[in-house]
Amino acid sequence: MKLEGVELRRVALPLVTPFRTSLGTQTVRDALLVRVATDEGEGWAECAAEDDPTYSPEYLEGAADVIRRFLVPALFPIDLDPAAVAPALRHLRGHVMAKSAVETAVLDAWLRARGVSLAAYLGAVRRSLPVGVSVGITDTIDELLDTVDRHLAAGYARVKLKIEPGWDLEPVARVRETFGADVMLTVDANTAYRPADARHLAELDAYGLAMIEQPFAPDDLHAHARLAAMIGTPICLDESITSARDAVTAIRQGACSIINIKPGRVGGYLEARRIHDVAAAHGLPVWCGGMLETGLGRAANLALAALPGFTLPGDISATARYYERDVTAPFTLVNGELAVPAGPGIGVTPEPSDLEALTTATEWIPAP
Ligand code: NPQ
Ligand code: MG
Repeated sequence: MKLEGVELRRVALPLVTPFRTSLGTQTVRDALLVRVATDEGEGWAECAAEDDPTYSPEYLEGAADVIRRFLVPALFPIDLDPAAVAPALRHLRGHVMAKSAVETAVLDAWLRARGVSLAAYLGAVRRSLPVGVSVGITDTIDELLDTVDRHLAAGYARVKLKIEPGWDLEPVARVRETFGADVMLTVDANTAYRPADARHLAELDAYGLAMIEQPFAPDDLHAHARLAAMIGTPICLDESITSARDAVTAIRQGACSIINIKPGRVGGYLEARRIHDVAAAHGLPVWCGGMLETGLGRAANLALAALPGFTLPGDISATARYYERDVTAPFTLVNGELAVPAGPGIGVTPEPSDLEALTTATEWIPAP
């Protein structure tokens, strides 16, 4: 397969409610979509990077720049197939989210041309999945309880509360007390704590959480390992894991007993599957994280989350939890589950009218 050109498209999707985490507040998802044109047809993907480098060192304009100036030019000369993309980009350091977007668009085009779904290609074993919801920090605990109530009524199988210093024990205690012991409840700090907060975090043990996600800095595996030795609640890593090699290091150090896999954060769906495989080999459960994806990323994440080791519900909510209007047809919960797309490639394509309405800029990168 030969690459003929790449379109970079910026879209802006207003969120139905602001999403506040320890990193900041998001009201609009500015996303970068990638369309590859090849001699065998086209493929779509989205880049997980946000506007600002707060969750990860990557950011949207930087990702567009590295895709335009370095990644795409490295792919024009080669004979493309999904496994050829990462090796052709290996000499370029970092930029895993940008690389993931390009690899996924190639994967979509290649699978589409062969009539194979991403789910089947990756080794999916389920046709629909129970999913979770990530609940932002709210102004009041009453507002949090109302929000959690709505999501549980909608059928979500797991509720994740965003926490930060000053918004942790009390909201967690109130949610547990209000909704009972049977609700699968987790927390995510997005690196907001210091190692000296370990004793305070250990008090979360009282609330039967299924995990504490990423309390400390991404590069502080040691602090996570020390906390893991102090508390009963499992530690899950998100920001710390950017490759299968990182996953092995973290597991061997005892820094986590669960891994949140986000394809963008680890360089793509093929590396995501490798993390799934090494976690399974070590007996660790994994789940699929979320980056406020459009329907394109949501579709691909559902394919990944259908693999057998994804035994915990992911941050893959219905479209309506995030957006009134998306670039694809909406995903809806049916009996608390989302269907895994079964069509070729990622299984969805943008709806032309929605795509146009949400687009803020486009750019075409032609073959030389
Ligand atoms: C997490 N996501 O698990 C991330 C963090 C996150 C759904 O909880 C814009 C785009 C803002 C992506 C804020 C969820 C974001 C973002 C937070 C991702 O840590
Ligand atoms: Mg997280």
